Amino acid sequence: MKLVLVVFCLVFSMSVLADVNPAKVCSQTTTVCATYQSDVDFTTTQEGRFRLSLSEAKLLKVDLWMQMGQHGHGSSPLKVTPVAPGEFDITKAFFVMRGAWQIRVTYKLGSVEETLIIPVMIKK
Ligand SMILES: [Cu+2]
Repeated sequence: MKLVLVVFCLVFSMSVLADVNPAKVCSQTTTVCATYQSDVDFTTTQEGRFRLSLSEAKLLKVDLWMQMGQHGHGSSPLKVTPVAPGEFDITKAFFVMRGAWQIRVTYKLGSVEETLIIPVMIKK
């Protein structure tokens, strides 16, 4: 019984952590998923760095976007460094203001081209 509780707590705490890092978004139309993972929380004052994983598709583009009312603004270009098949180190990611940002990951799989949007909340 104790062990069950410990395992439950462990799984629960991991799922809470997973709420922040990493974040995963999967396509509704293909089997492709994009995940990002970062050691530290993104802030407005530091260069954001993260690892992007993209399953089985070709990465066409990754950028940052913030939608503000009718308008939006972004941060680009990001520096994309392939480190393994489907794995990329992303640097020069500048989240210049607090609020709801998007990491937009555009991929191509066969004839399908799609942009997956990973929401990121910048708190400070
Ligand atoms: Cu803004």
